Amino acid sequence: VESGYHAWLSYNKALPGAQLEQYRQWGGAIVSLEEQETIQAAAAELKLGLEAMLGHSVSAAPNQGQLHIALGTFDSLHVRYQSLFSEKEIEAAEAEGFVIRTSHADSCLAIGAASPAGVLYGVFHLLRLIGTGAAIDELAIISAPVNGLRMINHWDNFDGSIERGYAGNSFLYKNNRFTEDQERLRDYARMMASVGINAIAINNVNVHQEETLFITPTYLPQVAKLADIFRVYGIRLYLSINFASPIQIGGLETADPLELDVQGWWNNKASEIYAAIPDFGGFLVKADSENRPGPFTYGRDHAEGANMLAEALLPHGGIVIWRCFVYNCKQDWRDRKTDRARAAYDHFKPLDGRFNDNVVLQIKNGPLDFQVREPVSPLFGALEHTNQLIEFQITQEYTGQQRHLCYLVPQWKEILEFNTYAEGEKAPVKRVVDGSLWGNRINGMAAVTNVGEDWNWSGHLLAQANLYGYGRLAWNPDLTAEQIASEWIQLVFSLDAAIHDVISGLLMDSWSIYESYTAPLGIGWMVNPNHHYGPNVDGYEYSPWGTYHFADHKGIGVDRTVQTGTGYSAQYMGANAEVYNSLEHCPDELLLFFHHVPYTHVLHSGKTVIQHIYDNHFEGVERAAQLLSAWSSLQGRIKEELYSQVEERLREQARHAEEWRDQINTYFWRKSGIEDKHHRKIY
Ligand code: GCW
Repeated sequence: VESGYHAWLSYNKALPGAQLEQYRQWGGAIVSLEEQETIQAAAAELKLGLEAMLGHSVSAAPNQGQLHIALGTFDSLHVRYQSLFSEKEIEAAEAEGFVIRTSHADSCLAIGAASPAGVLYGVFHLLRLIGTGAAIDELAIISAPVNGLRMINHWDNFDGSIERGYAGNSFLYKNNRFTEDQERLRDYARMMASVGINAIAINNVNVHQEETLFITPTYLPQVAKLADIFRVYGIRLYLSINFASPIQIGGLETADPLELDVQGWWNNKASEIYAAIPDFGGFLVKADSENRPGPFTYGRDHAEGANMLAEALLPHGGIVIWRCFVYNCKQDWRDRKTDRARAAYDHFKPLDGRFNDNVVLQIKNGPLDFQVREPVSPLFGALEHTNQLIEFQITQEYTGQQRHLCYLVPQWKEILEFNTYAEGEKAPVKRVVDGSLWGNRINGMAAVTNVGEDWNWSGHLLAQANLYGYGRLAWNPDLTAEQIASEWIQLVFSLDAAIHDVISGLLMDSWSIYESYTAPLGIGWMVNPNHHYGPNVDGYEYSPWGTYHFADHKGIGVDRTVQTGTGYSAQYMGANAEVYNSLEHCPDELLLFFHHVPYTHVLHSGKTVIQHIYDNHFEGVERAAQLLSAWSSLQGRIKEELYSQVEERLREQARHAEEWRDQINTYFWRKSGIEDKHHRKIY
């Protein structure tokens, strides 16, 4: 298979000599005694990985006293190795986690877990340790996922297109058919399981006509086949549904959630689905958003809509994931009162406490829409009595569309660490999201994926790090962006420190570089409408989407203060509300998100706004060019196929960054009439 396909499961051979002896000793035999399919898959993966990395064959029956690896559920391992795991360890591993420990007395490196999925996660962890050159002679690891749901959302359409997809067409569907390529699906499931993903919604939240039929006998058998593949890897399948299904496919005249007929229809539908897929995860719902149907049509609110579906799924153990991306997408740009940033909070805060126990709200990380820079959504921390997930976007809709490099893990980290002040000083978003702050039963993360049928999955090879990083972060939000990058680099490229440092440098700088030439000081949306690629400063300025920067000859920015603006800043709690509302204290990177200021306004950095715009765009282009030159230093030191595909994209980025620089600088120079202090070329 072509280069890049095996991603972080490449199981490269070049392992450090120092550890190789240990790996060979422990990795000569695998003991796995359970028939269960997930455990069988785990054992097969371990054998595959060890044989590839160590270059020897692995037996299934160790000789007397031979060091070996044993894997299985705690109960089954206990039969053969009586006192391997302590009660404390078993408890700490929880339902989905694992324990890995070496016991020289038993000649055994054991991977134990309460559940088969936990065993699989443990195997992937051990393979990761070996793949990154760690010592394995004295292991005592307990790891349990911090987040309950670790979910991937596909925006794949049945015709094979992907909404906001930048890595080719769908590998799930083609021309209104399910794919036949079982092998690719299995490899995908392996990749996802290897980073702990346990939930996948397989179709776009914009559910079109044909996909509406996924929950009918026409397609349910094929959906069930997909669920069979995922199940082996500990992943539950979810479907995005059309709220108007009762009308569209049920022959009813209404989809009113309070109508008995409608409720009955959904109840039957749920039974039908669970007959085909006993462990079906549930429904993902985009309702009353961007022209999708929803409860508003019937004068009902979102709690009534979500709860109706939740009742139908409850007897089967399913959940409803209800998105909070609800706003007026037909705004008159002349209307200065309406502020799209306010919408999610205004819609959902009043409903706190009204959702059933098996409903979870899915909240985009920011108040607008996955911009390069946004504040954190003020809904985090505001919903004390509601299950909630954070929604990230791995696919780079507004962050360079996998033509530009943008490692997003640092952005996600910043968001997760942001203190909401919901409970004083210690209420970061990550603790809202993982359910620990208020004890939410359903909690975790969802993200829109960046994969397609491109052979390296993500188009830009380095964009794989975002997919990898999302999973790792969902498992453990305390990992650092650097650690995650390091793992990925070592698993994909090399354990060589010098190579590692070059690639790590690229990844770690990339978000800031992309921000510097596209989105100054918290202003977003200066992109071409519809496809969202490339600069267009006024592209969305007179549109109905509620996405404005309000630049004129004197200044720029959106006044979201309480005194003179939309009052959005008051949706935050504690110090956040004050800081954002204050022109003096608002952080530079979000200044124009919260304030409208003259171009001559002086930032904390000491620069004026206009000079900041010029400087950042000139520097951004230089830094983009440096990405390319840094990468070039790897030529001949990593696999040519890996090298060249990235080089090509970085070249395009460097060139395209110039287009961004020139359009944005020229625009603001013409608007403001203020010269660049350094007299660089502006057109
Ligand atoms: O980011 C916007 C995208 C839409 C998307 C929507 C959403 C699936 O431009 O393509 O629709 O958000 O999140 O629902």
